Amino acid sequence: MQANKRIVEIIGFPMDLGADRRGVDMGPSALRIAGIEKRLENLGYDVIDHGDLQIQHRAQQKVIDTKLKYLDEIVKTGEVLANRIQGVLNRGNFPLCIGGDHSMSLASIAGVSAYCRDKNKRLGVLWVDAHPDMNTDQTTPSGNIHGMPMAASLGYGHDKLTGLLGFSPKIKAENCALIGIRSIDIEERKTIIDSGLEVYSMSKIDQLGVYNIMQKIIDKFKGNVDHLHVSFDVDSLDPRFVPGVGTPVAGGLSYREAHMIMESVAESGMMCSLEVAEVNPILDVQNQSAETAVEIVASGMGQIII
Ligand code: B3U
Ligand code: MN
Ligand code: MN
Repeated sequence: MQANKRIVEIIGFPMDLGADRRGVDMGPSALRIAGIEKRLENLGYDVIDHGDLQIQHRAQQKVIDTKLKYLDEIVKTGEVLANRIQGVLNRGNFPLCIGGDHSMSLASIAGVSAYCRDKNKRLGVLWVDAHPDMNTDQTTPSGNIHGMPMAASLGYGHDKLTGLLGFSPKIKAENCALIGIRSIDIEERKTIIDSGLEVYSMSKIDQLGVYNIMQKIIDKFKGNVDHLHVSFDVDSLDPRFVPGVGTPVAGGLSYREAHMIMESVAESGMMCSLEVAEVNPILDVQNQSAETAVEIVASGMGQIII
């Protein structure tokens, strides 16, 4: 399915309860200020921006379980987002979710997966991130749910996270690929090994090159997947290019490597939903990280396809 000449529906998810560092709740605004809508219109899309979903502020919340901070609000608002995404897909449109911390993915993948179940489509996920987000409440070093969405989508972790929308797992490990990874917690590693996930670390990128890895990933998806969801955590990029992210980790993707990933996605014509997470305007310099994120979205949506 070409990501071209379609209606893109933007949903803002100003969630920062999944992380310790404040500021990512302003990510959706920063991406809008960086011109995400215009950029997509210039590529020939019709764009509907639904604004932001309502999330209760941190000051109105209490941490009940230190291993699953702000669980209830994340699940409650996640269900709303998941249903919204299903609606967008049922209308035949392209959902673009803008965050917000990466706990958003619990919901976006749940919504996409529910749609795929209804329509008998096989779901694949490309996860671009410095972190695999494969922690559970048993392994988390922080209690932050933004470190858990990939695990929960695969069926690992607390029932309230894995059971969003009433079914689990949402995705199969063999239909997923992770790229850009360079920060893995000790206990999290065991869950990755157990799952059998394909993880392309920064070291693999150094060895093989992003282009070759992406060809391999896309080849795999082409035979096994009907709907490709891309989850782009902007901390996958090196903090030199993108300082305004929730959890900066040195040694990340270069500007061109990030684009090459998304250009390969665009060329495949397989992407049917996209999310951008972890833009943090408080740590940013003149909104440059949000601007870079918008450029990367444009690459994924066909900027260089002629
Ligand atoms: N793995 C750590 C840190 C982390 C995960 N995702 C982000 N940071 N953005 C954790 O807390 O689970
Ligand atoms: Mn992440
Ligand atoms: Mn990350």
